[in-house]
Amino acid sequence: MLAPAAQALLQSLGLQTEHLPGAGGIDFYEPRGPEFISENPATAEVIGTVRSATLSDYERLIAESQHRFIEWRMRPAPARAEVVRTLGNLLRTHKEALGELISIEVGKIRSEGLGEVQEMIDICDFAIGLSRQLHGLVIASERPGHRMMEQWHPLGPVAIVTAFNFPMAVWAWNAMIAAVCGDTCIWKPSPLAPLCAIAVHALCQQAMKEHNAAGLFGLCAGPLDLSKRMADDKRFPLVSFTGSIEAGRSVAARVAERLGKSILELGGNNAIIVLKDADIELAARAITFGAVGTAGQRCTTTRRIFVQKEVMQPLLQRLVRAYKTIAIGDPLKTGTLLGPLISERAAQAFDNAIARALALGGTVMTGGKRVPGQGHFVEPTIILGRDHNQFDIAWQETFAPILYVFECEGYDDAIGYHNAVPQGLSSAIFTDSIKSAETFLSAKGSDCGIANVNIGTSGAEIGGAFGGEKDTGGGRESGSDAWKGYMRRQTCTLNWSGALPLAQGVKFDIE
Ligand code: UN1
Repeated sequence: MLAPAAQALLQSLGLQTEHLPGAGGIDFYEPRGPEFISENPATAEVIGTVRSATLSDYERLIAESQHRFIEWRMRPAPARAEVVRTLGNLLRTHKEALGELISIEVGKIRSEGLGEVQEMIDICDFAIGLSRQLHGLVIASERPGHRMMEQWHPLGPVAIVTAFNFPMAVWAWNAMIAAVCGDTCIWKPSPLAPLCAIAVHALCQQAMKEHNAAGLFGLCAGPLDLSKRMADDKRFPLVSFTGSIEAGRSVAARVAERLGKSILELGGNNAIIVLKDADIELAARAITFGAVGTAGQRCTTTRRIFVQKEVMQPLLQRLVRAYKTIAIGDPLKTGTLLGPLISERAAQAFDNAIARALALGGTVMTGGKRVPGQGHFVEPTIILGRDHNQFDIAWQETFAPILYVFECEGYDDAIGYHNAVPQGLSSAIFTDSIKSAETFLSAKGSDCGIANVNIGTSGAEIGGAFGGEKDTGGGRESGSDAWKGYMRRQTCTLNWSGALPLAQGVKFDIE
């Protein structure tokens, strides 16, 4: 079953939707497990019924993935990148349709849906260039007539588990890099966003076909608790997991138990420090985008701000003014800035967080309520908190547009509060003082994987390594040298001397 809007979008990608998805299966997606539904969070209407993968579907996919790996690992990396190039071009062609599908399945506003597709296109471009730069080092050997060097080899099939909030791009960060590195991939998408995954996978099918690479990208959807199975499965040398801290902890332990590798991208609880010498208008814009964008459902969402007392009133007033003008509603309508939360459960978590904040003595400055009517809409909310060290609701991540505001004396107490939470993904400071900015970026400053000056916490570019410290999991994805996580390092020493000198001056002469 498919709602007309979803059907039209999937058809525009060349899918035979009369068989979609699950009923009789389609050529690439034929799981036989129980059906589950995908809902539009803006209307709470069912937009599609999808079949979940069974264990035998899972086994078939791994067999295909292993089989393809035998060939794929030996294909030169720039030749591997041709599949990525084709996929990137398909993403360009279908950007509008894919962006709209993100909007109707997870509720992102149009611009953010399109931005997510652009993020995939960008990572394709990055991966294509990277395919010619999987460099190893040449290292000076202490032995005469020897050369020492490092090289990087593919790992094997990689399990990629993604969340609803970036239902396409986070897969692409992983899969595009893994593919040029010579790995094959199996994707377990969020059960809340199966149509996004099916749509992207349809394009993967076209790209794989064009380059004789069937089995390079596999899709294994469903509510079935596959992440645990993947974590335990030795056939995946690497599991890349995006999700909650709680689930990530279990995945990490399971993968570690079998001495596999994991890349974890777990919860964030990102904060911005605003000092009195900051450009307040700039800060207000960045905070509003960071806290309200994607309805507060990014792992990089701004959840806490620490404001130096001298600028507390003007900043708060500016924020409240901005919040009151935010258009809430249909994510695809021009002008909407705030779409729905993903589910009723998420809306309940919003209610619970507000109740807890009030119980702790917080003051709702604006928002705080659900929006009546269909869909899971809530108001963008600012809560003035008291004593961060007691305000426990601000230490945890609630995936909703709630911003906790705390007053601080200056940089020193602000950075203490800032680093006090268990998560360590993204962070920012607004200041025109080079000393404060540099202190924030120094080893005694932000303890997060991402630290920004005069930029908000969300909306990172793909060129940098993305990920965070502490309970965020320590993984790095996307740009920079994150590719090394998808490969195995080999240190090689070649002896062309004709003699056999031993390292460390050891003598071992035999008769
Ligand atoms: C996420 O929320 O899981 O930096 C990823 C950002 C985006 C990625 C967010 N580029 O906000």
